[in-house]
Amino acid sequence: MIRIIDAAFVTTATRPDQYPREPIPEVAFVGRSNVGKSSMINTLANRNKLVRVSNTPGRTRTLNFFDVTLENKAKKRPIRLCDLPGYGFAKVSKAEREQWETMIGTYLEERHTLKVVVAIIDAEVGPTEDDMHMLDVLNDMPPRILVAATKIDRLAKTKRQNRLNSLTQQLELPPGAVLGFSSTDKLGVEQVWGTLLDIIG
Ligand SMILES: Nc1nc2c(ncn2[C@@H]2O[C@H](COP(=O)(O)OP(=O)(O)OP(=O)(O)O)[C@@H](O)[C@H]2O)c(=O)[nH]1
Ligand SMILES: [Mg+2]
Repeated sequence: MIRIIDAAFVTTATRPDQYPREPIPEVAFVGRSNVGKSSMINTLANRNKLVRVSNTPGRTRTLNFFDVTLENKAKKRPIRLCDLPGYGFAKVSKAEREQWETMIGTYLEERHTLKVVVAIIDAEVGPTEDDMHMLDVLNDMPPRILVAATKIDRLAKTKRQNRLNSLTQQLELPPGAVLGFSSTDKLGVEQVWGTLLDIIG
């Protein structure tokens, strides 16, 4: 049983000199704009309004860091979460897209405390071409990858397992590698935390 003891916003950053410096194991959340990254952080942190969520795609424009303290098997563990701006949002200029690529690319390459990237896909829609490209990029980097299929609440209960299996096949991952998640229905929270803690060690 994993319990959240504390969760707090730390800071916003666009460049490495603005990243928080404490050597806390970090987990970053990537995915298409509007896929549900910020919602997933709120759900994992068991807070409604830790991170801003909105219906307007492209809401998150900077790197946003949050500190969470977990209790697992009577042990307290600090973990830092980083919410990243989404990709694949049509209404951005070329300059904005290039800024995004630099900001995210620099973060993924230079963030030594980054242990895991949660690659979020939409259980109903994904994986899109952009998702596949992101996963290719992540595959060549040191952090481990956890693939989560969110908004699984939108699928009929009887279809969820089949959908997860076919997403796993499409992504050529081992069975069980794609975890189902829903922020609305709070599904998959224990599995995602369990996997994150296993990887972080
Ligand atoms: N049904 C359902 N809706 C969700 C879920 N998670 C998020 N949403 C909705 O999806 C929309 C986008 O959620 P966000 O968490 O802001 O998505 P984001 O990936 O952070 O978006 P950007 O910051 O724009 O990249 C909101 O309207 C949420 O309420 C979910 O698990 N199920
Ligand atoms: Mg967001």
